[in-house]
Amino acid sequence: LCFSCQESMSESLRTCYTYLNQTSRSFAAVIESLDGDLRHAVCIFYLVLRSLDTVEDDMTIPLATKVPMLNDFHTFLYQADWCFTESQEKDRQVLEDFPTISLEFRKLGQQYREVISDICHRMGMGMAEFLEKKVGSMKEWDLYCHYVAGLVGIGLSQLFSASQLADPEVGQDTELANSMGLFLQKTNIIRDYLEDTQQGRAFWPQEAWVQFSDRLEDLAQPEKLESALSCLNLLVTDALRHVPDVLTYLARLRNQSIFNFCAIPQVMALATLTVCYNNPMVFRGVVKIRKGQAVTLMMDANNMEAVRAIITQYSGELRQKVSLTDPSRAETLHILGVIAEKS
Ligand code: PS7
Ligand code: MN
Ligand code: MN
Ligand code: MN
Ligand code: MN
Ligand code: MN
Repeated sequence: LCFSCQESMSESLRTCYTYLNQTSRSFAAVIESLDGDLRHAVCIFYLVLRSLDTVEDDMTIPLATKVPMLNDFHTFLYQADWCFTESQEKDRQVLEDFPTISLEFRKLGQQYREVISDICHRMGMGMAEFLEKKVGSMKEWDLYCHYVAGLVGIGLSQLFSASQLADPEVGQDTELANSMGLFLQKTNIIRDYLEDTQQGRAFWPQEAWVQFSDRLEDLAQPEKLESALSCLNLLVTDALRHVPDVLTYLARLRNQSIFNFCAIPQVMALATLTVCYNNPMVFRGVVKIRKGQAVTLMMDANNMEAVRAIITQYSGELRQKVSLTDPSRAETLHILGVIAEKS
């Protein structure tokens, strides 16, 4: 943030921006660039959800404690002294100093507070629902991703419209907003296979992996590589189904700062899916896009024409990688064709 913006901010709001920079590798820059009062609202929305996700992710909290915490989390926004000091997670500071975040939340306009509180409520209930069951069918995969990311897209879109920087239509079309979140979350779940399974978490849907393996963890075994890649490619293909909605959503945005905020994570996700596709490294370590590639995408993805060009480029790269023997080959080529036609 620029010097004069920082000068006029309270100590607690400055602390919130410090937490934003500490906890998000990718979102801090685009959030800080948002226009007007939308910037603080999205910063606080991010920190509230980062706090909620830190509870969800913490495998050291017993279920008997965690389930009520997730369900009640939205009420903590109005309890000035609520905090949680027992987390072992990397981002535990947002829970330890939650009073600073909730203080700034309560200073937001009512139209922003209502959206944030409602999304926090629905997400917490959804997270609690899935603590007690596995992601089974592909439909359940969409439901889990709706709770943890589709709702973020829906809430953000409502904040954009509430700020008057986006048309009312953006906040009303929950299907398109949901797709924006699902595309990011599915990419995150696909990429984080190894990290998640090593920590005892399973977000790959059983309906997908059961076609190739008796157990999800077994896909990491070197002798299972062919099955593992087939499962990976099936999930990448499923994620690609959301790209047409992403294009429709982005085309509706008129404000430059909102466009960048929305478009950059989406093109990063497509680049990530492109490196993950048919890549054995997904089962051996962390797959990341090259730093220079990320920087180029962040600079370029600032108008619809450039976004279409980026999507055309990556979907062409993906098409080159589709193997002749892959079980999802026909479906992958089909969705790539649909994307090529739309972009
Ligand atoms: C409010 C900007 C722009 C219409 C904390 C942004 C975790 C992929 O699980 O740390 O640690 O591996 O990489 C962000 C739609 C959500 C979806 C979701 C809130 C886009 C809590 C992001 C971010 C909608 C649940 C990445 C979904 O976290 O994951 C704000 C439009 C938080 C967005 C989680 C994941 C985000 C994610 P993990 P990450
Ligand atoms: Mn989580
Ligand atoms: Mn997480
Ligand atoms: Mn994490
Ligand atoms: Mn993840
Ligand atoms: Mn992560």
